[in-house]
Amino acid sequence: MNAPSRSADRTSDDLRAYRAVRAAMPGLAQGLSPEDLAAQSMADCSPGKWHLGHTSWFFEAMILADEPGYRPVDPRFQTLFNSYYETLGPRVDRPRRGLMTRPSLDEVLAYRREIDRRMAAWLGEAPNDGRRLYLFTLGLHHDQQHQELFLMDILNLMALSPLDPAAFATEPRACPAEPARGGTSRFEGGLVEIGHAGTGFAFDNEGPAHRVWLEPYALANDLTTNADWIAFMDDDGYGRPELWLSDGWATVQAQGWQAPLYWQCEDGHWTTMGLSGRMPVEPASPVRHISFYEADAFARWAGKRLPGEAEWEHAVRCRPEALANAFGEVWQWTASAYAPYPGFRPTEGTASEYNGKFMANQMVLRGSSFATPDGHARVSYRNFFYPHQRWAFAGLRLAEDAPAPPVRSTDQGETAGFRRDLVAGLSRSPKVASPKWFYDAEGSRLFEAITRLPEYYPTRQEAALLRRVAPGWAARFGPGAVLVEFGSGASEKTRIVLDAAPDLGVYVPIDISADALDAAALRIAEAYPALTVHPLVGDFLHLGTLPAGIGQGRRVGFFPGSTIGNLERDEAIAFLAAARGLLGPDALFILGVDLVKAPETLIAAYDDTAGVTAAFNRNLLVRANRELGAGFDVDAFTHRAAWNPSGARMEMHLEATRDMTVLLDGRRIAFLRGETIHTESSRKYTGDSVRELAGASGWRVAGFEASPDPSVALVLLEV
Ligand code: SAH
Ligand code: AVI
Repeated sequence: MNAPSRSADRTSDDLRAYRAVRAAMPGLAQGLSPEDLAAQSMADCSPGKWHLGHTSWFFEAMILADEPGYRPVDPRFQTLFNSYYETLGPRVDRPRRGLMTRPSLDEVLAYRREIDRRMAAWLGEAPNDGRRLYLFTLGLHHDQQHQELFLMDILNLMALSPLDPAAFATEPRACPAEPARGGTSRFEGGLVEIGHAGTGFAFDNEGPAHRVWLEPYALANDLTTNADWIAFMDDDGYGRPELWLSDGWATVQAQGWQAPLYWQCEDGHWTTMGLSGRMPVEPASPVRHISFYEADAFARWAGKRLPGEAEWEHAVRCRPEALANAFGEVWQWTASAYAPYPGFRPTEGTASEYNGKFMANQMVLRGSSFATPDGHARVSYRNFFYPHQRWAFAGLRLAEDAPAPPVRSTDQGETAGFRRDLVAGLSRSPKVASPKWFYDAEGSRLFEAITRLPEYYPTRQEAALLRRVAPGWAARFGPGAVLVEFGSGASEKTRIVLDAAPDLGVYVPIDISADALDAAALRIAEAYPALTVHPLVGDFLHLGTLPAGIGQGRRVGFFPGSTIGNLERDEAIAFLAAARGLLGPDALFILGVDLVKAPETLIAAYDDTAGVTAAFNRNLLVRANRELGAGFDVDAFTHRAAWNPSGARMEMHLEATRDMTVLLDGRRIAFLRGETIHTESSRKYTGDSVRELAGASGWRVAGFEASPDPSVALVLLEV
């Protein structure tokens, strides 16, 4: 009995998809001559005419021929257009495909149209059976693969012509490359899952999904550029055997490689051949047309390595925003040999020859290129070529090992406090963590990187404002004053105050981050030799007293950076009151606050495009893993930044991307997918709310100065 027929809707969707995919290759062929489409430039390539025929044959041989009583359009085409399917009989060897002057291009296009007519009829009648439908979708993806091969092969042919012909007026591509971002993204790795799971289409080689172990690693956010490549060539990269794998070096010598495929040097200027003809090599563009051997040698020269395919996939799965041009520019060589995943089963039937039998001696490339049809590639997609092949639209993205930064022997008390606090916060619902634990050495470094981001305005705005107000306010300090700074970090803004108050006697920076504090105190002591610098490591929420004999001058509190915004309201009031006690009866206090403003500006500042704030947020979990032996799969948490209008605060969260259980201090902490840890609030103030806060903690507002937009304010408090 036949399986039930598919719905009319499904059939018309399939027909629409079929027509769209099948229209693409004739569209690419349209402006090319029959001669362009008949020639074959090398054994690895095929003539355009052959691609047009073969992709039609695929539907005929895999699908139509299976129907009872089917009569082929032309039995001779079964041999001409069979690529490599042993079970489907004899075929023309690939290197001889260019000798097929018959059938003519018109006959091939007529064959193509007839297959399309038969496929439309088949779709109208096709039973609803999974295997046939898989083969149908496979046929579409196969056609798309050949659309890219068509472009690779045409380019190779054009590049052999001394006329440097342009195959197209402009490079056929769906969208422009993304701009470069700079920097690298670090991934914790651990036990992660890669491979295709779920219901969408994938080739058999992408599954099954399985676990792999990844040591911590980093990937370049950008693809390697032509300028990078020229630096490699200028450093005699093609002439130094120590940079090359043995097989690679043998190939360099045998082939006389001195530059990527298609590059030519004329009067010291490099040009390259593209689909729109010969052009100057654009330094900022990603390098193309390099082999695995070259990519590997370049990485060694750069002191880095190629990523493993699991590293690439894990990175793109867990932080799709981190890498520029992961898709749509050039395929990226990986260090992974093309081999079956554990549990790999080839598709049943004739299509079993599609991928599996090529799993030897080839390397995997990930991503996709500008020539890959839209919707064709996926995060689990495994492209593959032999290591010497260069005619693909292939480039590279560097990787490196990224072990956790060296651990400073942490104070036992602090570790215990961190453990207690985190266990308590994660046992609550909703889960919370105190932002003060962000600031280990790496967290302090990441915060400094945040202050340099274009989106993070508070540091720049506050520093400029401080330069304006500091001279006037410092005039009130009097001689030999003692400047006590809370959460001093890198002590950069301090310099503005010190410059405005040259007769200041003592500087007492207080910070919970010993690494940041020690380094900053040293720098300040060096830069201001007349100043006594007295750093104190500690929590400013638990203020004791100032060291005895610290100096007789007026005490001036300094709390910039809108760090007060990270405190809960009652904490902020208690802190300001305690600071008043610490500083004494005629104290002054310079407080920095961020002001309420448009949520878009705020959200951009806490969710920067380079992902630095995301790394800062996630570093809390990295720190917990290292210092507390916690078992967070760091990459399974996503950075979230949201404006909370009722609390007038930005919130940072870490959101679990799957259900999981995390071991912390011998406890099992359960996370549901979508559940978050609220890691930080950054309160935004108004003139009124600052005055109210100051009043509630026993201070009077003696000065209030706001910056231009995006606005922050500095407040001078007196007792
Ligand atoms: N004042 C600097 C740094 C702000 S970042 C600036 O304006 O750029 C916040 C600083 O406060 C970090 O150096 C962090 O280590 C420190 N910090 C955060 N919570 C703290 C706490 N409870 N006690 C002491 N220092 C703290
Ligand atoms: C230190 N503190 C005031 C910063 C803030 O803006 O709340 C920390 C920060 N969080 C994300 N980006 C910067």
